[in-house]
Amino acid sequence: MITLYHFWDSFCSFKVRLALAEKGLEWTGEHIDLMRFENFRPEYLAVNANALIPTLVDGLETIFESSIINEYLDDQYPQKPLRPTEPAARAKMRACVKREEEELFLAIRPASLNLMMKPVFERYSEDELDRFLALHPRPHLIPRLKTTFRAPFDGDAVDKSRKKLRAEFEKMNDTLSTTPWLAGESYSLADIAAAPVIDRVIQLGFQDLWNSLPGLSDWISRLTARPAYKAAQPRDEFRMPMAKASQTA
Ligand SMILES: N[C@@H](CCC(=O)N[C@@H](CS)C(=O)NCC(=O)O)C(=O)O
Repeated sequence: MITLYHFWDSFCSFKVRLALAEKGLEWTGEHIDLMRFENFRPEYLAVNANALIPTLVDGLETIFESSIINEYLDDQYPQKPLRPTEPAARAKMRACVKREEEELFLAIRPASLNLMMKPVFERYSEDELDRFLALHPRPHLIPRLKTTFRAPFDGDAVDKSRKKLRAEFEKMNDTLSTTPWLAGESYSLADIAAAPVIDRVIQLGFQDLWNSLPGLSDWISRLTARPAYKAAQPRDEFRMPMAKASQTA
C-alpha cells in the first residue's frame, strides 16, 4: 500500500507521481496544500519533520526526497525499469538528476515565486498569513519568509530566471541532439526529473525559451505525449492562479 503526501502543483511531487505512473503503481494521495501551508500542520510534521513534500509511505517504510523516492520505487518495483543498466549510462542519469535539482529547479523558482505564488499570498490578510506561518517548525525563519512573500513583484528576478533557464535548455538541447533521451537511448529518471520544469515553463507561457532548440523541442513533444505525463500532471483545480490565467489566454 503506497501513500504519497504531495501537492498537485509542486515539482518534486510531480516527479514522484510520474515515476509511479510510468510503473503503473497504485497509490493513495494525501494532499498537502502548500499554498495554505498545510505542510506546517502537526499531523504532517509527524510524518516528515522537515515540513517538505513529497513523502512516500510504502508499508512500514517512510521515504523523503523526490530523487531518492524515485530510485527506491525503481529498486522495490523493478517492472518497467526507469534507470539504464549500463554503469556509464546510469552515472550519466544520476548526473542529470543532480543537475536538475541544483540548476533547473533553482532557475525557475524566482519566476514561480513572482508570477504564481506571490499573487496567492497577496490574497491573505496579515492575520491570516501570520496564522499560517505561526505553525512553522523553524520559527526563526518566519520574518524572512514573510518579507519574501510580501515583497513586490520583481521583474529583474523573472528576467534572470528566464536567462538561466535558456542557458540550461541550450545544454539539454546539445545532449538531445545526440541521444533521444537525457541519459541516452531510453527514457529514465533523468527525463522524469526535468519534466515538471517543462510543465511549469508552459504554464508560465515561456515556451519561447525553446525557440530554435530542435532537439529539446522534439524531446518535449515526446515527453508530454506519454500517458504517464498526463496522469501525473498537476490537476487544473490545484494549479496556482497565473497558471490558470495563461491556460485561458
Ligand atoms: N530536495 C527535496 C525538495 C523538497 C521541497 O523543497 N519541496 C517543496 C515543494 S517542491 C516544499 O515542500 N516546499 C515547502 C516549503 O518550502 O515550505 C525533494 O526533491 O524532495
